Amino acid sequence: MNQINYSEKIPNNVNLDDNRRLQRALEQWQPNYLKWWEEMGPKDSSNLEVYLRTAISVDSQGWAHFGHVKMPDYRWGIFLAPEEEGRKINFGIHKGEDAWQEVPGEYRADLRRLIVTQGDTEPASVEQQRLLAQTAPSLYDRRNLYQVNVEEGRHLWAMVYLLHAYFGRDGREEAEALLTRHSGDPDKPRILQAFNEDTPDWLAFYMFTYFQDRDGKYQLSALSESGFDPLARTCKFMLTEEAHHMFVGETGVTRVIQRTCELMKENKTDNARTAGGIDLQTIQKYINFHYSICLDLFGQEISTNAANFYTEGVKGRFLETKIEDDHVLTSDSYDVLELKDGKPTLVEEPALKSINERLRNDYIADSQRGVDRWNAIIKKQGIDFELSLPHQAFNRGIGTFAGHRFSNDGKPLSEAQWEQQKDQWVPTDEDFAYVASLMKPVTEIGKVANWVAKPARGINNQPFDFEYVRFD
Ligand code: BYC
Ligand code: FE
Ligand code: FE
Repeated sequence: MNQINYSEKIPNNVNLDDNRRLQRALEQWQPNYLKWWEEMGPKDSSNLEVYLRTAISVDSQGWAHFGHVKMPDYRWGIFLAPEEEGRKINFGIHKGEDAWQEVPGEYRADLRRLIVTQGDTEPASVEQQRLLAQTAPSLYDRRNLYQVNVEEGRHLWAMVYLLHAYFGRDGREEAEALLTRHSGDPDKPRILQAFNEDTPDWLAFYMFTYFQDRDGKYQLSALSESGFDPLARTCKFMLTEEAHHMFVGETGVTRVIQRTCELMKENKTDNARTAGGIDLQTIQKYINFHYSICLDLFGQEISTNAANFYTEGVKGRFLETKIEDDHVLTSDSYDVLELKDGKPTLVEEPALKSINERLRNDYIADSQRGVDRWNAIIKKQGIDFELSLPHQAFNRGIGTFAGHRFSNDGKPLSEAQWEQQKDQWVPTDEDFAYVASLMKPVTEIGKVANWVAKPARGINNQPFDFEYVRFD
C-alpha cells in the first residue's frame, strides 16, 4: 500500500485501477493539467533535464528518489500517507467517533470549500513563479525552483483526487475551475489575495517560500487533523514536501543576508547597494510586505466559519492532539488582538471563534524563529542592524485591521501619514527596479550571482558544482 505504482498512467497508492470510473475521470483531467502546465507553468522548461526528487513510497524513510528528469515527464501522482488503524476524530462534537472514510452529507459543502481553497493556492504559486527560472542566480537555485513547482503541481493533484473521488459532479466541476482561475487575472483571480500578487525577483521568491509556504505548513497541519480521513492522509504526505519549500526560503534569505554582510565588510560601506548587493533595509521591506500579506491568509480574527469547521470536526488546530484541553472548546476563551478605540488591543474572546487567530499566532512564532537566526548571522558579522517582523496590524487586508493604517510597529496612522511614510516600510518602485537590475541569470555550473552566497551544501549530498539542470 505504501509503495507507489509507477507503471500506471497516474502513479498512485490509492488502488486507482480498482475504480475504473474514477481512473477514467482523472485521466480526462490529466491532459488539461498538462496543457495548463505548458501554458502557465515554468516557462521554457520542457526541454530541460532537472535533478529532481520523486516520491517512490510514502514511508517516512526513503520516500525520495533523485535523478535527472525531463520536466514535463515528471510523474505527478496521488499519494496518501499510510492509513492509521482505528483512527478517531479528535475534536469537536464528533470527538471519539471513528474518522470518516466518506464525506458526511451535512459537511459536504464545508469540506468542498476547504479543499477547493487549498487546491487553488497550489497552481496559483506555480503561476506566480512562472518567469523566475529566467533569472535564477545559479543552477542549484533553478533546480530548487523547479522542484518546488512540480511539487505544488502534485499538491493540486492531491486536491483534485479528493474532489473527483468524493464530491461527484460538482467535484469534477471544481477540478476544472482550478485550472481556469489564474493568479492576478482581473476576471478570474485566485481565491486568496496573496496568491494574486507578483513574485518578480528571487528575493521575493525566497520570501515567498519562507512566508507563504509556511502558511501552507500551518493550514495543511490543521487539515491533517481532519475527521475526514482521506483529507488528513493527503495533507500529511503533502507536509513532507512542504519542508523543502520552506528550506529553500529560509536558506535563500540566509544566503542573501550572508552575501550582503560580506559585501558591506569587504567594501567598508553601510550600503550594500554600492557594492552590488541587496541592502538590509530592502530585505526588511520585503519581509514587511510578504509577512503582512501572509497574515491575511489565516482569515478573520473572529470567524464563525472557523468555529463551525472545528465543531464539525473537519479542520482542527496545529498539532491538535498535543494540546491539553477538552478539544471541544465551548467554554474556553482566547486572547485576540483587535482594533479597539483605534488601537490594537488584546480582547478575551470565545476560543471557538478564535481558531483562525490561534493558528496565525502559531505561525507568527514560527516565522520569528527564522528572523532570529538571520539576526544572529548579521551580529556575527559585526554589523549593527536588526531585522524584525512588522506589527500584526501593519498593511493588513483581511480582518479587524483591514482598511486602517499602522506603522511597522503598530501605531495608528492617518491615510496622509501612511502615504508620507510608507516608502520606508514597503518596497518602492525604485527598490524593485534595483533588485530587478541584479537579476541576471547564471547558468554556468558551480557559479553563483554576486548578490547571494553559495549554499552551505548541495542537494542530496551532491556538490554545489553539480549539473543540477541540463540544457540540451
Ligand atoms: N483572501 O471567516 P473567515 C498553501 C474570506 S497556503 C480572500 O475568516 P475562513 C501554499 C473568506 O473566504 C495554504 N478572502 O474565513 C503556499 C470568507 O468569505 P465569505 C492554503 C478571504 O474560511 C505556498 C470571509 O473572508 N490553504 O498551501 O475561516 C505555495 C470571512 O472570513 C481571505 C488554506 O487556506 C483571504 N486571505 O478562513 C503553494 C486552507 N481570508 O464566506 C501553496 C483552506 C478570508 O464571507 N482554507 N477570506 O464569502 C481555509 O481554511 C479558510 O478558507 C481560510 C479563511 C483560513 C483561508
Ligand atoms: Fe503546496
Ligand atoms: Fe509549498
